Amino acid sequence: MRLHTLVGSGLLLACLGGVSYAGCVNQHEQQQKVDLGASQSVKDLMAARGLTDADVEAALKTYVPPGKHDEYMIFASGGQSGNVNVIGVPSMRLLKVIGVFTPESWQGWGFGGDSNKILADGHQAGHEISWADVHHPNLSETKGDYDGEFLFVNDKANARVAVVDLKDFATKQIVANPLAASDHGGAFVTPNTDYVIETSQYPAPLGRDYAPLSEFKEKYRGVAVFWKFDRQKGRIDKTQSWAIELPPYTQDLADAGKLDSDGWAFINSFNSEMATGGTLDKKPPIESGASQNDMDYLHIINWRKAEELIKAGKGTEIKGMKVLPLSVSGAEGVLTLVGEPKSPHGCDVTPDGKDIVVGGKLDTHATVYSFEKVKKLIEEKKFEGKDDFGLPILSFKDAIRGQVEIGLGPLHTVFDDKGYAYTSVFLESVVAKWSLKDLKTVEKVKVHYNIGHILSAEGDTVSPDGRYVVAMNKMSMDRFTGVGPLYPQNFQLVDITGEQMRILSDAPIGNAEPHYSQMIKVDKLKTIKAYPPGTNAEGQVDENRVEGGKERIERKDGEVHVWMTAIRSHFTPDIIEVEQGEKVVLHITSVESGEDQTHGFTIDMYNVNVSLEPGKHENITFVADAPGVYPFYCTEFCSALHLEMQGWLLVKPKEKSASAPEADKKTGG
Ligand code: K7E
Ligand code: CUA
Repeated sequence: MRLHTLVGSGLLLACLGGVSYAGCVNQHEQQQKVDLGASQSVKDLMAARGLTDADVEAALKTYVPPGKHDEYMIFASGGQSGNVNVIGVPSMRLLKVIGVFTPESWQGWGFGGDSNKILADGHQAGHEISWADVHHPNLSETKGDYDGEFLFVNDKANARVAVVDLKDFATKQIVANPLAASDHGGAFVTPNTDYVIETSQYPAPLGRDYAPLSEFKEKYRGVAVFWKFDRQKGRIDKTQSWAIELPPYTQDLADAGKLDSDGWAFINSFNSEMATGGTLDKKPPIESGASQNDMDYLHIINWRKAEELIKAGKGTEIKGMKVLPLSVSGAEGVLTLVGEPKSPHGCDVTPDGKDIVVGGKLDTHATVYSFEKVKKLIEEKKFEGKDDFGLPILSFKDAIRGQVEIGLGPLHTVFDDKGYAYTSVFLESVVAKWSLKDLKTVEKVKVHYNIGHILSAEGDTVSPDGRYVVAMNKMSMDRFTGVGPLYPQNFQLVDITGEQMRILSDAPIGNAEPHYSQMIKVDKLKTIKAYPPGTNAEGQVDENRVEGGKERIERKDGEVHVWMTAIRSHFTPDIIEVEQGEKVVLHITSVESGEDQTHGFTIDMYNVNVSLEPGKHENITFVADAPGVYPFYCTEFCSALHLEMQGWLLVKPKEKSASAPEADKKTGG
């Protein structure tokens, strides 16, 4: 302790590391002015830590000093966590976990308050689903540029889409797809966020019906749902949403056209062989059945035309949603196919909207389709043939601008501000940079194992920022301190400002397999610091909001309603007495208004926890079915007297029935 006080903790470490005590004191005196901890100089520090000049440069480019802010924000898919991670760039610090499909107790999300209603809207066929497989977060756009207002994410496992409001970074809506049994090509927005596109992945009878696999070709289908987004309300309007029936190929990633290709959408597919597996009966597994053909099909959708046809009544209704049938789409030029090589995966429209880039997982190329050529071929009805479902097919070689020699296993492509594209190459574990102009690879940078998606700063907009690319790697062996057999994923921040790409840092992602992510400039976000008083989880001022002085307890029809306020550091009321079996309805408003003055509310045993940010209101309902004394308290260390911010729920045993005293005596011993 004396040593510590004398020389400071940094120097103490150096002392323990073998330098003599006297030497330490001398060093300390010398460095008073430069304040480099135990080091005489930066060089000294670099030597002590084994850092190269490049390491130091990377550190200087990514270090965000205490009190300073990050310049960009990543909204990263939370994968199997069902939620979204928010990460600052360049620091790569985790800023927030947003509860979306999965209850997130930190945010009081899904633990007895109003958020339970939002989660309940995501039930499929009456089944509660408390997790999700989140793949593709997409930011809302205005004229093809991120506007910082909303975020949409899809749940691949259960075919759902969620809307997150970026004013408060909270989920406001979950819509369950009534037609599909899984999704993947979503949630992609059109350039003004008129629609959020959600495309099915694994074919199944539309409307979640049954049909045997022997009727695969006749009864199984894919589907693209165009969820209409009402920006004013900040919600998807299910009544104005519609869908396009797709053939039973396995539709994969999708992207919306922009600028030149605005009004169009592109969805790729694999398993155009329509393999259905059957491994127990010695049939080939789907993986080999689906890899027989050299080509699968890129789906080219004229969604503006589809919208017109739906409005003209050409859709059929399935499970309450208008669906444009394959026959109409094929005949009217809404849906056209073109070949795409070897197990395609990524499908990305270039910033100018002129090209569509597709990566084939078992290919060595990225294929670049020219929208101008595609459109002309469709207009002139120059088709090479039709598929089994009557859909016209364009000639591959007439539709492409060219192919880029990339490396083995290209997946996804993002863009910068200088005319370059960056493709993730899964099998080779590299990021390949190539020129959009002449379709030549100019550089590859080795990333850690098996990169999946890739993201770039404002990369899906009409005007990407350049600056950074992030490699989203599936594996992290040898990379971090061991944490058991389940490894974190690894985000690698790559500097793309110079002549050569440079890896700046590794960021372990310990709670998710992030598939896709998007990066936005933070100055586009307009977050609030407190809610208008009495705001509930759905963003409305709640009819049961409570003002200071109006707290009360009332009984009616076997229910006990408690109108309660929370403010540093007490709840009013703080004593609630009920009878066993009574339904308890708590209406709690935080009457705080100061920034960052959050309370929480929990109660023993009833699985309740809500977060009460300033102005927030929550309604909590449960049946007090077991007699006892249940402390409730604030779950956020809000003040010096936070621990005193508590109260009691007293549940009195039911009056013993007068007619059965003997029985009670027996069981009571
Ligand atoms: Cu993992 Cu976009 Cu679902 Cu590729 S997807 S990696
Ligand atoms: Cu309020 Cu702790």
